Amino acid sequence: METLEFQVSGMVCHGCEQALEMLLRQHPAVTEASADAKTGRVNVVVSEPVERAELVQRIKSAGFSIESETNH
Ligand SMILES: [Cu+2]
Repeated sequence: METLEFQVSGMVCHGCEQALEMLLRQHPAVTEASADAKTGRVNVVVSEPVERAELVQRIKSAGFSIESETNH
């Protein structure tokens, strides 16, 4: 298990959080996703290695953008 963090801009309400979490959870490697519209922080727990770019692509496809990325 590994947690990936993203700094996302464009989330303005609880609906945005939920939409993004749902989209990320649809990825087969993702077991948990939590988004915070206030801070823009998105944490994604994955059960197997996954390319960050894949998740970034999903976030962007939902209409949000990546502010910066932190690696752990
Ligand atoms: Cu919203």
